Parts: sequence; structure tokens; C-alpha cells
Amino acid sequence: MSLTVWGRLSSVNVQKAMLCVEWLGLTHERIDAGLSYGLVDTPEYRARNPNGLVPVIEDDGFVLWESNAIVRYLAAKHAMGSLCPDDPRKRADADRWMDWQTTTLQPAMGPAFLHLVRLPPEKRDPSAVPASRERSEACVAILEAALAGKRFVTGEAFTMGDVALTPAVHRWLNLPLDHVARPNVERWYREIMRRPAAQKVLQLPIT
Ligand SMILES: N[C@@H](CCC(=O)N[C@@H](CS)C(=O)NCC(=O)O)C(=O)O
Repeated sequence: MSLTVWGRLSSVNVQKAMLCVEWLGLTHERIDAGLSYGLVDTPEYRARNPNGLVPVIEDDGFVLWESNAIVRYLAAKHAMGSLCPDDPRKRADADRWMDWQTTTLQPAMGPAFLHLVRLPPEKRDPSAVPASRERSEACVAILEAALAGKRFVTGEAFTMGDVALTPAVHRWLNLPLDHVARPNVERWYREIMRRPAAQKVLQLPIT
């Protein structure tokens, strides 16, 4: 039995996969790849992921890329009925938050993250930040409302929906900008961050 994950831990998409791996306590090897680590343009890597992006996993010969697909696969394989809900509506709810994180929250936050943190200072454009902040706040307000009276996004149980959201919210809350207070999101985030798996994967500073 062997599970390998390729990807640098500074990537929000790698963090999703790794939070799932660590939450499930899976024996694995992680190989740094992407940005300064390179590797993603080698023929061997491209054979696993023709997109040249991280993360990729190989699980006993089964190769998979796309972070949400990886989280869904590992949750279905190892945690059916918990991380991957077996009730179709609960599972659809978790799926919905996973897709929303990828298609809506992440693109909203992207420019603020790039121009406040990721890009070298000489390449940053501060004028890109306010619109990104505004779009992100609108997203986080949606999550805040969804978490009212709920421990996790789909209810009492931690699911793959929370797995996908946590790295993005971690990044958002640690961006050096003014945040609107979101008591439900902050309570949810604090509870998850108490877990060793989250502390291992979601490191500070964000880079
Ligand atoms: N939809 C893909 C996106 C993957 C992606 O864009 N990964 C970024 C890091 S978050 C990447 O590989 N960037 C180039 C690099 O790190 O070299 C997924 O969710 O896995």
C-alpha cells in the first residue's frame, strides 16, 4: 500500500489534499513540487499530470489530479459515511461547498493574495486589492450565514466540504488586510485549527 502526494505545502490546492490525508491519518509520502521546487515540467511529472500543476497523487498505481477529485476519492475510499457523507443530500451539500470554494471563493481571493503576499514586491499592484477584498468579503458573508447555528458546513459532522474550505479560509483570515468580523466563520475555523492535522498542514506565514 503506498500513497504519494506531489505538491508544495504553500499551495492551497495541495493543502486541501494534505488536510484530507492527515485528517484520515494515511501513511504517505509527500514530494515537494511546483514553483521554486520545479519538477512539474519534467516528462515524468507531465505523464502523471499533463497540466503541470499540483497536487497529484498516486495511490497504489492509481494516478489522480484535481484537488477536489483527490479529496473526494480519499474520502470515499477511507471515510465513507463520515468525511464523504453517504446520504445523497448531505453529500451534495458537501460537494456544493467544494465546488463553491474552487469556482467562487478562490478566484475572488486570488488577486488580493497575489498582490499582498505571493508576488515579489516590485511586481505587486496595490490597486488590484480592493476589488478582490470586496468580492471575497461577499463570499465570506455567504459562508458566515451558512454556518449560523451549525458546527460544520453540512451540519454536526466534519465532511469533505469543510476540508476544501479550510485552506482557503485560513489564507483569507491571514491576509494582511482589514476583515469584517465573521463570528461563525471564526468559530468554525478555530475548531478545525485545533486538530493536529490542520496544524500540520496549514502553516504560517502564508506564502
Ligand atoms: N484545479 C486544480 C488547480 C491546480 C493549481 O492551479 N495548482 C497551482 C497551485 S495552487 C499550481 O500548480 N501552480 C503552479 C505551481 O505551483 O508550479 C486543482 O484544484 O488541483
